[in-house]
Amino acid sequence: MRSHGQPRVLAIVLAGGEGKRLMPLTADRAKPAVPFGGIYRLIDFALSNVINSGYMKVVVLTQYKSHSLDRHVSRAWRMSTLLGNYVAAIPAQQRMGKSWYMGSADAIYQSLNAINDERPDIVVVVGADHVYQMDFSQMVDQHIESGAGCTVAAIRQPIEMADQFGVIEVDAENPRKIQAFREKPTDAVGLPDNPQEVYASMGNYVFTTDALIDAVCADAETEGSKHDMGGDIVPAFVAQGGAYAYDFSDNEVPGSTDRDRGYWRDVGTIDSYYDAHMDLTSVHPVFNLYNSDWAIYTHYGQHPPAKFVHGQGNRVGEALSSLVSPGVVVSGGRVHNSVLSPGTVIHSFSTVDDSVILGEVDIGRHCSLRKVIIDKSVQIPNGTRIGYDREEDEARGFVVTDSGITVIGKGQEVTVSPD
Ligand code: ADQ
Repeated sequence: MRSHGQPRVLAIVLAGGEGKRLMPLTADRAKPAVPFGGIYRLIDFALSNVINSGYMKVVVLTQYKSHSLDRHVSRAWRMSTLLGNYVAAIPAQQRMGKSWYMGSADAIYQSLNAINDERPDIVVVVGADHVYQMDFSQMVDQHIESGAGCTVAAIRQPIEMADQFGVIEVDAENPRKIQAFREKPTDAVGLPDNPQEVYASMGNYVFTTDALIDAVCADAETEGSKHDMGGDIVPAFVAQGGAYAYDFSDNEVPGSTDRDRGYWRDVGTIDSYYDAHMDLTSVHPVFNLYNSDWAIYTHYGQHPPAKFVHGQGNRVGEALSSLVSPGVVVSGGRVHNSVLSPGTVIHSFSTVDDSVILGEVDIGRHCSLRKVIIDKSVQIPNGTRIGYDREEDEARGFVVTDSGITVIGKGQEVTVSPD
């Protein structure tokens, strides 16, 4: 199993998700390419975890609207090839037939050549749309010790969210052995020690290579399969008694503290995406971007340092409880509890509260923005108010969530008042 004491590991990042529930942020980019935390893209979290775990051979399977994702991966994740390291984006190539990937398992099936080229002992398969820090090598160690064919990373989640996750039931005698796995059940039963929680799959898996190849090949032949990792492959391992759970609470990332350990957010909806940003703005953030022992890597172009200047009428430009990226200018405006990406300019007499601005956004004078997410390349005219009146915002064509978050799409035209 181990060559020179360490297993040979290939990491596969599943990055073909459409992210319909993140619309309009996914209108023209794949979900893993959605900007997050000022300077990152969602995929940077999965890739940083993989690289920090010591796995330097990585393929990223892309499909849906993958242009900006491919560009980001090739710019931010260019690895030294000296030791044979790589992060390679593989677009859907219709290698095995005329169809695009039918599901995440089909994406792996159609990319088997990447596994065959590398001949690893272990394949680590991870999703690309979560915000967290995790050392996969600890999960790989448990996988090898247990002798499982497949190990699924698991975390406790509120039972109300069971229908968004693969729900795991473990063996009473052996709490690491998966007895049942149901993808997004609507009738989940809570855990014996806490009926309000379920044990959810994090969408990260470790496989023994041969077992994975056999499973995706068998799945490709299975009529009625949706060719989905959670829906089909994991249940097939469970049926053979070869699937184990790895408890995320056992994971210890170097440099983490009691406060940030165990943080994991599925940012699949606008509300959860927004909440995860607000988590970053708190004085003691529960997600620690500042842990240099487990850095999150990215690339966001060349930008000058952020600048705060007096604006019109000698107004002070200021930001508090906020993440302000390089390339931001706050000129006489006030920013509170917000995350600003490069290229955001905020002019005098304007306020930005509890908001997420994804960059290249010019906010004119006398604007009041509250609880808004503004995608790239948007011009906010002087005197605009957003986030204070749902009807007014909807009349201007903005998406407003049930919880009252207003979203302005990339390049969307904004008028001062509804037409
Ligand atoms: P979902 O996230 O709903 O649930 P899915 O939409 O398949 O499952 O996405 C999983 C990952 O695969 C994402 O990173 C996505 O980008 C990627 N992906 C989806 N389709 C793909 C394709 N055709 N090609 C390449 N990549 C693709 C999953 C699991 C659940 C688990 C949750 C945790 O199925 O069991 O609980 O993740 O959030």
